[in-house]
Amino acid sequence: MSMQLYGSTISPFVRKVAVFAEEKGIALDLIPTAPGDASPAFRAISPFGQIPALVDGDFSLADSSAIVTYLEAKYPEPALIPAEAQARGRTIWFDELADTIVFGAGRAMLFNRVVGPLFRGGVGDAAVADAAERDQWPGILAYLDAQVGGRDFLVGDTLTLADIAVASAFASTLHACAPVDAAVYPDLARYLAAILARPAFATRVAGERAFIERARARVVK
Ligand SMILES: N[C@@H](CCC(=O)N[C@@H](CS)C(=O)NCC(=O)O)C(=O)O
Repeated sequence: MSMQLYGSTISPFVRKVAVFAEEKGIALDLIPTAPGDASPAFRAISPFGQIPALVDGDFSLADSSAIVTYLEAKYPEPALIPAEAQARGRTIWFDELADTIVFGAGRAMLFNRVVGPLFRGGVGDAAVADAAERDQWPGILAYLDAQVGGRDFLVGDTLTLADIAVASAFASTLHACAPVDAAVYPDLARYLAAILARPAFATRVAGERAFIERARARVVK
């Protein structure tokens, strides 16, 4: 029986798990769940109401990084979290960076430009989003542009959790109209375009975009 993933892939954390599983050939059923869902059934698997949460038979787990660690241990091939010490350490660094620093700025843009205005009754402070894009975003983009350099992957020469986590954070900010300027950050722009073109990302992100555009059409009607 396949596992169930609770959440919405507009969330970078949920998308990270969904893409990670697909790249490993693991089937997950996505159970649409809003962030903060207060139902007792959801709180039983995600005690603080955050998405994602995973159910695998009688086992459940919340938090994207915990879930990908579980999936990697249960389905080791293809390896997406390297075994070698430095490579593993750097992979977890980029996963953490994506979840905290990158999506810390991204959250301000996504929530104030998309989630609040379209899905939470019109709340959202555009000035907060603009300040994050102006003050926090350039340093993040410059750092990642230098880390990518002329390479195709952040760690080693194959896809890892590092690429999935970073690209997933960017996929969410791209929904929030924060493009990566290829004239200023050429390596990062090239790298992200290639990672986001992988089918596991491309099909999901296209579906999310269509969902957001349908919500926008309803709100502006
Ligand atoms: N560290 C967590 C973060 C998950 C998270 O922040 N999810 C957000 C949605 S993007 C959420 O569910 N927020 C609702 C809440 O905190 O009530 C992970 O990696 O899964």
